[in-house]
Amino acid sequence: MLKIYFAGAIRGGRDDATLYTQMISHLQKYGEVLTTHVGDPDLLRQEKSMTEQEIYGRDMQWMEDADLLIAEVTTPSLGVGYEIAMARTMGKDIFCLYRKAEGKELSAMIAGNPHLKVFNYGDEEQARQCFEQIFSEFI
Ligand code: 6IA
Repeated sequence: MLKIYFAGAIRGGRDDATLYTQMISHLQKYGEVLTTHVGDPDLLRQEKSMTEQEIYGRDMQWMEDADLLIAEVTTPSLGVGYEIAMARTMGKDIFCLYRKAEGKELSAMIAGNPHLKVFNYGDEEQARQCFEQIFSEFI
């Protein structure tokens, strides 16, 4: 079974948390999503059961284990940017989904990066179609 690392903003901002949940459930048709907590609407309110170092270590291990990275990049996030760079260093396939939104211009480090595939989408249904394309054409 394919292992999918899904990345989305956490401290960068949770405006799209519901959309992340929907994306994760679509992705679960194609493989195991290692990072389902990214879609948890209560994540920021939960009592911390892990230290920052444990979170970093667990995520980097998951990244090592993953076959590919799918990142929702509309809400700018240091963590997601770091994960994209790490995935690149580890030679993973990287797919980014960006939804044009006012005040959220995509970084040139992502938009202009020849090593990533960036998909523009508008809503959940279009995201689902992007996943269909990713798993039929690229994986
Ligand atoms: O800089 P950000 O927080 O927006 O970074 C988000 C990205 O970093 C996500 O794609 C996650 O994979 C990873 N990440 C950041 N924080 C966490 C976390 N707990 N647990 C797992 N992965 C994380 C933070 C919880 C805390 C705010 C209570």
